Amino acid sequence: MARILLITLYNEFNLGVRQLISELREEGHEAYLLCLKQYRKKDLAPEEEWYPDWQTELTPDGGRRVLSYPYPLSPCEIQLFRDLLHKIRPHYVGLSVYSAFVPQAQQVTAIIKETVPEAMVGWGGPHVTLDPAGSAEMCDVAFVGECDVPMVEFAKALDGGRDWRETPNIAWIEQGKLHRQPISPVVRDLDSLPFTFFGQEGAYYLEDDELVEGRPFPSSELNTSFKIMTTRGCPYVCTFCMLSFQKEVMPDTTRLRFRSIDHCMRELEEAKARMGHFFMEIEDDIFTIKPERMREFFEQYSKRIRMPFWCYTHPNYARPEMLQILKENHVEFIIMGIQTGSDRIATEVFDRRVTNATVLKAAQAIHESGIRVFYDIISNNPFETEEDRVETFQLLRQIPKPYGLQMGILNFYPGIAISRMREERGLPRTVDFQQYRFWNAMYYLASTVDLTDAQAEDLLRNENLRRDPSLLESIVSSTVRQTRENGELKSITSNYLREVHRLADRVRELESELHYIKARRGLNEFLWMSDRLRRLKHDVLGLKPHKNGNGHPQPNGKNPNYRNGTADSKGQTEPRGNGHASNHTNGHSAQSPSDPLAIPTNPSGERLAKQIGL
Ligand code: B12
Ligand code: SF4
Repeated sequence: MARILLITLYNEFNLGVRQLISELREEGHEAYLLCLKQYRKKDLAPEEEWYPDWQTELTPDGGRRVLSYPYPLSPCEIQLFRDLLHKIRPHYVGLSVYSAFVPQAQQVTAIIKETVPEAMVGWGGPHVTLDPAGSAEMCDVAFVGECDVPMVEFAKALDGGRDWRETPNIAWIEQGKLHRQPISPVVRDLDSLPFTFFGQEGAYYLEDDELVEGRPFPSSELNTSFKIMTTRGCPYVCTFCMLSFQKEVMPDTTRLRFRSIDHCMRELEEAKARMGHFFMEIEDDIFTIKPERMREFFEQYSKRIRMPFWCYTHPNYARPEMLQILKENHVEFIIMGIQTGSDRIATEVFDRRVTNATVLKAAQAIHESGIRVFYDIISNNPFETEEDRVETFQLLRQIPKPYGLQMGILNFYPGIAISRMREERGLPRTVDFQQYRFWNAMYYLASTVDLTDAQAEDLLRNENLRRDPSLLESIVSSTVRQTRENGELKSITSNYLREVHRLADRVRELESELHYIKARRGLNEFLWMSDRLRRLKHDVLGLKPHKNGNGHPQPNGKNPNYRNGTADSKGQTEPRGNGHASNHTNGHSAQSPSDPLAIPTNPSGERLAKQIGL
């Protein structure tokens, strides 16, 4: 069987790679996972070097935060990595490459080539799908698109000595020439795939000069969160998103495919058994797409899982009935992409198929639902004019508060529709970051403070603020912080309230159970006493031992109504399980009656009993 090591860079979650590990193992291959450094954010200093493919958040204080920062490998980490390669001696090492980490992927590839030159090195993942030719130049074999089937086929080829060049979806360079195999159809039936791999054996984590097997980085969200995708694909074609590119070159892969609800629940049950408690992150591009599916999902979820969760929604799909389902199931928060407040940018540049009117309608519905919400906005966009920026500012003013704003820089991944448009129009790849600080602060202000039209106009005309937005930034830093804290406080309060209600319901349930037990114990005591009395009558007055209700003694001398009770010292029994099962009198008396109130059968005893009033 093939020995394969798959590596994820700065992303211990990587669902794609974890999925491939399960698939390879299912086919009997030896598959190992290495999470090469953790997903970590970094706030950049003003003059710090910035790589345009990094996903970068624009913070209220005018700073830039890289969402997954490629901290360099230390010499010790490189050595630990080499040791692992020597230990595993893989036939093939696969790297999952995102556009942001191409330089790091190159460095890691070079280390592998030096350390285990006999191993083939392959790249796969979003960046390879966008740039197969460029990727093929940097490794032995590049895997394009969804590779659930191709990866296993490739492993089979390595194992069976078949020519790996026949594997679908691959690109490679031989004698200076690029070769490509056609893309195979994607897996339609997602239920046929095994669950994503989250096991411990053969899963390595390398960070902070330490390599550990089976134990994620202590500060990783992997310890507390569980990410799930219940669908693959998205019906939209936004030009800045990789899915739009995939739709152009491999339409099959972006067709929306759904896992069955039961398949998702079984995966979540496994997570529950492993983690106990977790925060579920539904990574579907749009989770709120089919209300009937959502209903079915939560019907099962509330019975089988019941963990806090969040999900994405979309302006065209944030309808009241869908929000209601989320609300009833206690969603912690939702995230919705707005991306721009300019209808022109939304249509001509982003191809969003969403207008401001739709955004406002969705935002109103979300506000009325009371669900905590974060809206995504793409800023620092070279396609924008002053008018587009003013429109975004005005839209953010109109959206009902409170809400959180997440603002990112527009990335231009290779080959993607928006990148081609930018080149055609001769626009720069990046904007003047300093100039945009004013606008970004204005957006944050509009999202947190109710401004009158006159105030908004004043701010828009204020040349001093444009020249130096630091005053604006210091104001919005505190308004945004307060909004966030209020949101968090509200979340905590509503979580506590929910917990209080849940506990109050449980107390009520327990009270009524106690009531029932007491009543039954009262009856039991009465029955026990009458049984004792009857025995006394038998001992003192010479009455015969009684039989059960139908006149036959029980074969094992046990009460037929006895189920799973445990006898206490008095012969009383306490309920096990839900406490409703046992309905017995005396758990261990060989002669205990099923109906202890039955009149004894001895005629003389009967007479006597009547005489003493029993
Ligand atoms: C869930 C998700 C996340 C999650 C989990 C990451 C993950 N990959 O699972 C989190 C939040 C951590 C995340 C982070 C980031 N993400 Co993200 N994410 C997604 C999302 C929504 C789904 C990915 C997914 O799980 N798909 C399902 C799995 C089965 O598919 P897959 O991952 O593509 O894997 C398949 C193939 O790519 C291939 N494959 C993948 N790796 C490999 C490796 C080898 C060797 C082989 C042979 C094949 C192969 O086979 C897999 C199985 O079919 C996509 C958008 C989308 N719908 O695809 C964006 C997306 C992948 N993310 C993107 C980005 C930019 C990021 C971040 C940089 C931004 C951020 N928020 O920090 C980071 C980067 C993290 C990192 N260091 O790598 C971009 C990537 C664009 C690009 N050109 O690089 C995407 C495409 C969204 C977009 N903007 O267009 N992301
Ligand atoms: S709706 Fe979201 S996932 Fe779908 S194409 Fe647009 S940005 Fe990509």
